[in-house]
Amino acid sequence: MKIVEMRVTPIAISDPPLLNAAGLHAPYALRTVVELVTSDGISGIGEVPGGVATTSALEAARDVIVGFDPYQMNAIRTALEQRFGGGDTSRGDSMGESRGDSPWDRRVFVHVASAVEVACFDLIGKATGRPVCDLLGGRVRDRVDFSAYLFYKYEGAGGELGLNTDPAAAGWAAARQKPALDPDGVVAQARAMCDEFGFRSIKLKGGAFPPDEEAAAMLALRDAFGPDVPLRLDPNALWTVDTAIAVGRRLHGTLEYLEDPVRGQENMAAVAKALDTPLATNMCTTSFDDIPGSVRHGSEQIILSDHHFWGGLRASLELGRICRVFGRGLSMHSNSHVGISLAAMAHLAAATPNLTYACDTHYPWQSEEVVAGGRRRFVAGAYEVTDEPGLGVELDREELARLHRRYLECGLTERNDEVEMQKVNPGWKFEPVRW
Ligand code: GKR
Ligand code: MG
Repeated sequence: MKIVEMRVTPIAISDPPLLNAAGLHAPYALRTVVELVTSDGISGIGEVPGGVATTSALEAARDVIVGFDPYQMNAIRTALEQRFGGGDTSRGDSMGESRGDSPWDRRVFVHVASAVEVACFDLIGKATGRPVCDLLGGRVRDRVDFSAYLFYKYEGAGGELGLNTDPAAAGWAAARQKPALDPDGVVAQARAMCDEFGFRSIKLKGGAFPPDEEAAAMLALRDAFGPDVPLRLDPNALWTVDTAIAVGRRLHGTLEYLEDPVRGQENMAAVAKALDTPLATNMCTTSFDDIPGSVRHGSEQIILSDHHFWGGLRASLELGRICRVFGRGLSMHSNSHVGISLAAMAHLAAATPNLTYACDTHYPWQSEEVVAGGRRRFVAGAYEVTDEPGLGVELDREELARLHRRYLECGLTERNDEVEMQKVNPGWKFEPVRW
């Protein structure tokens, strides 16, 4: 089997005006879809965070990838490292991108490696008739639990003008359009999302409002949902150590974990020592190079894996083993995405024994799809991993083409939540530590 073609398709999907520490989501989120085609006419797909840097790097990887046997993933990885001058590191990567202060990861190499590897797994699965989770060692669970992922938000469902509202919408569709700017709005959003998708744990994206307001929202969620629904809060490292300790104490007994309250491993360690609530991260321990520091400092109790950021599915399994060795829990991070990433996350989770927390997903916030059959379904809060070959999803080529045209027309070339926030709030500035 030989890869004879590599297609790289950047797309723009509608995304609501969600608030976070870095500002505001744009009306469209950017993703890039990679398709590898073999000499036998089989194709495999992968999806990664988009934008011009990642898309150009994937284009530049084409002549490295074409000609390879997709089973030779080690050789493919080495060839990519040689082409781009080295692999991922904690603060930057071979393509000069820095992990930076953003809540999302901007390293390009890990995204390229991930997109190609996922597409290779999908190809092999389709060629052999086996699901990707079998290629990762076999499933330890059939159903992968996901968590409700709440956001403070302005009015609107994303897309053109950011005010794509449908007055006839009901249930989650209506809630998805409503503003949520206070504890009542957050609880209403949680109810609608959990009713629609069956989620049984809840995460709130914080960092948008002063910590006391966000703590009040968590207490309101606890009152509304009771002690059996695990809760998480993630202010994306915007708090000082003192604030994090004070808020953590106020929320004592309320949270399953507190995610990235402060910036950097040493600050996280100081907060971890002061609180009983476990800390989780997708910001201070984000690559294998960060593991020694994590162990030295004791910066968190739980690491959020993400195959897009850790360089692929095999790397994420390795992370799982490292977490087990060093006594870290393992959860899973998400960014705005469509069904290819969702399927890859679910296959990875199905094959990772110690991934015992419900995974994050932004999926309810999106409304468009590039996979045939349309939007994927959650049953009682879980994604059911079937025995269908590969990732179990195929491209809807018409939708892919439509969303690609959108990418070309919308004018967005990279995610910049600060610029989006300035459009509605002139003069607003991102501050790495705000409260
Ligand atoms: O989508 O606004 C967002 C999130 O803030 C995202 O960018 C983060 O990467 O979900 C993420 C997180 O857990 O930090
Ligand atoms: Mg996070």
